[in-house]
Amino acid sequence: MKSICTIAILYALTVFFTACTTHAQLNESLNPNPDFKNTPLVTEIYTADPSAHLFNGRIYIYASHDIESGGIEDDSGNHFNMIDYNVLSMDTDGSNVTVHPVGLSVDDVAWAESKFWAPDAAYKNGKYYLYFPAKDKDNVFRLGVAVSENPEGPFVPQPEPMKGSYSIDPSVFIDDDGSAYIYFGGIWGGQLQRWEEGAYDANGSLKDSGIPNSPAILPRMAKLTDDMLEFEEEVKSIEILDKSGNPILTKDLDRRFFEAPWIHKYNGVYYLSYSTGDTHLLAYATGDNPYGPFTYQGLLNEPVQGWTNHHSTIKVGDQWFLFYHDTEISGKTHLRNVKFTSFNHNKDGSISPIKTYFGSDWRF
Ligand code: FUB
Repeated sequence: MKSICTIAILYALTVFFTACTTHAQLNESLNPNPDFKNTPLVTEIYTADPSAHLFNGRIYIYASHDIESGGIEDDSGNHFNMIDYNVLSMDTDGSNVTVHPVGLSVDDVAWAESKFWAPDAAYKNGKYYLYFPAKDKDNVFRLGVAVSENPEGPFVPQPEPMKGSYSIDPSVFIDDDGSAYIYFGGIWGGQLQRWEEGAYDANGSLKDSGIPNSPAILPRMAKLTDDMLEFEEEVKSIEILDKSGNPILTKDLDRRFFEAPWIHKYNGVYYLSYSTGDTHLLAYATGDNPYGPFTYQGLLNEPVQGWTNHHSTIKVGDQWFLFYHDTEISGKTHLRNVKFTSFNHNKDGSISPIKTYFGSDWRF
């Protein structure tokens, strides 16, 4: 009888603790200021371009670390002069938000000179990989990778950029079969338009192809090698088509790709979301495999306060979240702060446009 009681008590305790763990739900933090839906995740430093991941039962956010460098704002992003990365993390209920010490500094990377722009991270084979863009000594953006035993770093960079890499905004998607794919690219300051002939054209356009009726410049992707350090195949362009199967055109500023490609998978469908840059939107397109083609579906996020709109998506428990940034703390486009909000997929798989900024001075 005594042992039956003991088993019953242990069972009840297990059910209780499991219930507590399961119900530790991440809730977005609502802003008392009616202009903004959410509050900044951290206020100690400026952070932007958040890539969120669930590692070891904790949410890690790989973000740009914005600083005031005095760079004059221009169309090439001269005002974004970041030099290091601090990983952010929090428990899955949103508590214990931590700004970790610098995980990688531009001084640690032999080939990199400047501009630590939007990063991402991935976990495979017991190691954490930080993917980042930086300008090399010739002022050309390349992608680097750095490795750590811990999700927050410190990260040890590879001595050279990833072979065949260029432009900005790397993000890594690991499919259900364990295959890892890197997506990247950004026009204007991200230099993607200067690679259209296959090699970097230092005298190329500052913005796009300049041909309004031509297909827009496309994001790039490649499968990663099993060690996660290099491209396993030639870089490919990812087609983004309208619902009639026609390419989105350069002049279609509300729908064409600008920067920040990000992939998530929902119900077996691949969602490519991206920023439209100078129209300040996040858009999404869907496909049936990691290579595309992807069909444009609609808006993911309406304009935030500040020029840039850059994001990631993550499922925590049963709920999907959009991590994004705006400029609530500073009011300056180059000094941003990370936030997050929940969203859902509709029954037909579509996503209703998210709105997180209700003020009127968003486009500075
Ligand atoms: O943070 C610098 C750049 O601004 C990013 O790489 C772009 O995506 C934009 O958010």
